[in-house]
Amino acid sequence: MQPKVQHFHEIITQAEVEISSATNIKELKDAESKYVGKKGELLSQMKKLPLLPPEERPGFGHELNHAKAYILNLIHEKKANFDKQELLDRLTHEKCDTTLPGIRPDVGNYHILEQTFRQVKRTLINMGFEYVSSPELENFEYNFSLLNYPPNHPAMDEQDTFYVDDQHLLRTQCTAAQGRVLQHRKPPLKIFTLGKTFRNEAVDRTHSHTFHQVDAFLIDKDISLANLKYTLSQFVKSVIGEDVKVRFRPDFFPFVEPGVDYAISSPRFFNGKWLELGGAGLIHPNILRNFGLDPDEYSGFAFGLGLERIPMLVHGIDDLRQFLENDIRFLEQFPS
Ligand code: FA5
Repeated sequence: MQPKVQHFHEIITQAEVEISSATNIKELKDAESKYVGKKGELLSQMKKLPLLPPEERPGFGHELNHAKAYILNLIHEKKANFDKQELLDRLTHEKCDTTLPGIRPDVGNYHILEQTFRQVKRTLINMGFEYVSSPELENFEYNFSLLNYPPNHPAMDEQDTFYVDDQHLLRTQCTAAQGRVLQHRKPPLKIFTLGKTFRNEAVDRTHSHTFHQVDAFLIDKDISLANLKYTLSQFVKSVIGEDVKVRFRPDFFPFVEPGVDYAISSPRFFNGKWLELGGAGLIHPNILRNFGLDPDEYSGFAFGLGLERIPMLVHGIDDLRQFLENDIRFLEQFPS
């Protein structure tokens, strides 16, 4: 509603007409500076102030402020109308083309070693083995002495590693978990663990200072090499393929007697050449005795393998260092 003004009635009426007939922002801005700008019509009326009788001057100022506020309000309302209109226009004119191809978001992926971990874990659990976790920073006893390594035995040199102090080291083999379990559990036992292992070794295509192992053991009555061979064959067939053949050859590890290494072959890999996967054997009687078990009553087998060997074989990866480099171009080739 128009304010009650005597002096500015004409200016207000003109401003009303111009503001309401403005068809765009520019016309509105022009009207704004014309009427309420610094040099606009309203403020230039201030010049009249000294000419007025003193008693009329406060009323004049008051009216001028009212008139200014009224015109500014008209301008703001009109501007809000323009904004609303502009938005409506945009909404009606901008079209969304639903046939355009979308932008596919990058989807995360399990690392190829994690995929292998999961597959191995699933397989061993399905075969009745129980998973235990075991520390990477290990006591010398669990990694060596309790596994029947005599003091200063050269077999320890084969597994040189990173020592934290005289008694603590980064484990060289997951077999270290065996003593931890046997310390407080009695047979029948069917256990496995897997994880990082470390060795102070020159790094090349097939050796790293940090790699991964799976290690399993079973202790019960009347366990023989036949049980080991059957279990390992089933495990390998299930993880790598039914067509895989397993070969066992004598080998030495202080914690098994007899000890073997085992290799696999399939026409799918390296033209059927034999490829060593890991070591195995019947648990040494000294170990059973170390943990209060009578070797005449109980026997068991154990096997271990380098986890990297599995994807290297299956996917034809010829350099183990790639597993740790985490080059996205390498990892993307193995979607989970
Ligand atoms: C062992 O570590 C025994 N603990 C395995 C075992 C378990 C034997 C139970 C008997 C009974 P070995 O040192 O051979 O054995 O290592 C086993 C596997 O780990 C090797 O066959 C290989 O696949 C992998 N491996 C060993 N050293 C490295 C390395 N530096 N880099 C990558 N893989 C390795």
